[in-house]
Amino acid sequence: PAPILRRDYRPPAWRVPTIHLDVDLAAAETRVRARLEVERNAAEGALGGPLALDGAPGMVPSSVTVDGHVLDEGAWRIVDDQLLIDLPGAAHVVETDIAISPEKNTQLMGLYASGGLLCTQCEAEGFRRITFFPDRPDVLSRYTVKMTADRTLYPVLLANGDLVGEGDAGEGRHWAEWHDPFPKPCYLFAMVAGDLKANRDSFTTLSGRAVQLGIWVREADLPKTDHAMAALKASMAWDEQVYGREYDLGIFNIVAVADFNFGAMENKGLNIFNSRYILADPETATDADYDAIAGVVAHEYFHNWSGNRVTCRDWFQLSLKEGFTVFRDQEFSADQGSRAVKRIEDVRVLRAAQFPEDGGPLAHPIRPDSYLEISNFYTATIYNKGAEVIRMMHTMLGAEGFRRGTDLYFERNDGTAATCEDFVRAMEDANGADLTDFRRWYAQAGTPRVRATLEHEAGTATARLTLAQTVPATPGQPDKLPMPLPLRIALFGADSGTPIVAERVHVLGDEATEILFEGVDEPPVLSINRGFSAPVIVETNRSAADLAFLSAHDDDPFARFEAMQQLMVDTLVAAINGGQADEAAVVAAVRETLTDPALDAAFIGEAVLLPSESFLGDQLPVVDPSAVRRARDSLRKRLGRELEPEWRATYAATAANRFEYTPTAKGLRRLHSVALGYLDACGAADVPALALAQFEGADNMTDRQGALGVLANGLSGERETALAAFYDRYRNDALVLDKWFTTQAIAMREDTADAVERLARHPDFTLANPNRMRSLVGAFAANQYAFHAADGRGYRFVADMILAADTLNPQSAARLVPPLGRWRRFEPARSALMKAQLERIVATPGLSKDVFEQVSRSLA
Ligand code: BAL
Ligand code: ZN
Repeated sequence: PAPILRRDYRPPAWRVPTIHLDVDLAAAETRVRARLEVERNAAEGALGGPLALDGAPGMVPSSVTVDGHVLDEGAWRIVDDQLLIDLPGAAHVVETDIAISPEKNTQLMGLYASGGLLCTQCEAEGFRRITFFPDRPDVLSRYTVKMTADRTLYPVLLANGDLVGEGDAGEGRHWAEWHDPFPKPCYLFAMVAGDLKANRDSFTTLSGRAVQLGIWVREADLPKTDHAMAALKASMAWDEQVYGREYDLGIFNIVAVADFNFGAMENKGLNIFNSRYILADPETATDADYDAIAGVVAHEYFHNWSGNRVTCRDWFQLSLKEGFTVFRDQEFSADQGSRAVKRIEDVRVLRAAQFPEDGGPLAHPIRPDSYLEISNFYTATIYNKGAEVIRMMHTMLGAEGFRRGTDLYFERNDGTAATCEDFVRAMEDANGADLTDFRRWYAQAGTPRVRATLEHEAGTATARLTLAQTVPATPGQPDKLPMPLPLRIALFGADSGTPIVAERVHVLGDEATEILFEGVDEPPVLSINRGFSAPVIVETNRSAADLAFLSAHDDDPFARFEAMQQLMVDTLVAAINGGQADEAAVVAAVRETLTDPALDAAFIGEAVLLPSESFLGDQLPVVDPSAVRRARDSLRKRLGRELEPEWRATYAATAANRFEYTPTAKGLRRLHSVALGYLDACGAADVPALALAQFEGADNMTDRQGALGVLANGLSGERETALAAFYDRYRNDALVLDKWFTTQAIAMREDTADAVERLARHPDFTLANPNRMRSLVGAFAANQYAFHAADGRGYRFVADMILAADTLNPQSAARLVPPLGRWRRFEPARSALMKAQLERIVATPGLSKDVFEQVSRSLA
């Protein structure tokens, strides 16, 4: 198939200002009658030709009508899944009629059945699977939707906008009509029918308008919706305070469904969520789940402005709404809890998911230039690196300047389909700034590397900081220009232990520069990229002593965390390479952090964790997962042994006896399980019993899962007791059962690959549910040591799963490809085995476009 190119963009030939849908819903067969008022687009550069309405393979209308006249079959044609109609005038009314089958829709795109519900997912190109329509984000329409369905099976009928009518349809059926006054692209269309109950609340906006809020779930799940509701109301207030953005309809509904490709979807006035991002109570959800729910509820709500009121001109602009909205949800979460811990978590995600993408065969700029299948571009680059790019503008322009920019952006582009360029231009115009070079962040892929060298001259009391950047070559982009990098920098005195040069932001715009600091009369220690102000890799000439010093004294919590991580990474990389590893320095630094009474538990829990095996692999030119495991395990055990009294004291001090969801209580739970993990590493004989007691006595899922995770890594009898008890207790709760699969898939044991193959044959395992598939296969592929079993069984297993999943749900199947796509990074034997599996996949007949694109790019 031919790729779609960004440079080929042209405005649509026809606009569709209004659409009426009349949908007769049933799981086996749903009838969709669409009435489109179409107008030829007079915009400069617009495409010409017939009206082209996108459809899906095999879709044929049972009738096509233009201006009330039924067309003969010869007057329309289907070419490449598009319905083409030659229209004589500049404005017409076009009607189509089609039957579709939601219960046969395993792709979960378009209208599908999930656990007795009928629901939709249209982003990016699902609407064309419901009816014929110009399925592109720059065609904005006002929607009126009449839904008719069986009253018993589907007592609740929801769509976007406001409910404008409802009634009886006879023969046990009923109808509801919804009208959305805001023009929107079809990817924001949504409909849900089912037996649902609502947690109802209301929110009064800044200007005094009342909004009815509803979170719709199965009746049994209603008690698990209060946290999401609180998060929704907090998000609505936050967007008013921080961005001046008010909600604009009288109704805001959320529906939770069990089978969903994304985390959630921001359909106008009717968000549809993967139930894992709505349902929570202490018995079934961890603190991380609670945090993720608040973050995703906020994310989807914020899209109402950054995505819906201002949408994207084309899918190459996806980061315009996603990068900006991720930045907004990150800041919301930072304001709700610990800003420092939130930043650490976000950087962990960036490094775990985006840096490898940026350094591998699937690297792409945050505004890509081409794609085969847009579903493959819902990536960590578009989302998380996109958010970092927005954050850098925030850093350079300051909070007030950034707000001036977003105000201008919303004012200029409200009701339109905009581009990344529109966003940057608004930032420039509102601030009199020049972001010409900064635009390279949108165009160039690859993670920049900064080499920072600090030299002190005692005689002249000066310190000279040399900064040099390189941007690596990526597929299709051999040569790069330097990127403007805002680096927060400070210097500390190694003798006095105090700041000697206060923090400043230096924007490194060139390949290299020098900064001179005067009045530096003691040896300085460099603190750089504080708060992770630029999404780059920094290499410095700091010694282990410098890093240990910063880990104890830096006044920026992120920089403190970072110094400890770097100290651990340097030590472990030295050990992996067979060199001198200063493990004692790590032990001392961890002891200091662990016993610092000024630090809160949440921060300590993050700071004392060793870098993951995958992150360590990313630091090596060629990865040998066995060597990484050996080195990390050795340091983990040494930390456990040498600090055993401290871990025991910490474990005892962080024990709670009653669940509370507060930042303090969360931090204590986090540190409690981290301490248990280190006690396990020290090999103390009482640890399995301690863990089982925590597992059995817990009044919340965080403590229970924390204990289960520690037991699952080991060989004790308590392990089997706990896994069996967990299964028995939660076998009917799909979201918790996912945790049971994941815990075993990420276990650090020699037999994990065997266990995962067995679990794939478990009666509760299915590839039809994206959450379940990810819980086992996705989690396993992220377990570096187990996935990279030397005999290649992990690769073969994941390839088998990709091929099997591709026949059901190509979008989900394609998401499993990147771990295999990293084959060039591994030692030769593993690399060859990985490549062989990719070759097997790509040679399979009937592969989806989704999987074909990911695999063929990985092999190129
Ligand atoms: N727009 C797709 C789901 C999300 O990013 O909110
Ligand atoms: Zn989003």
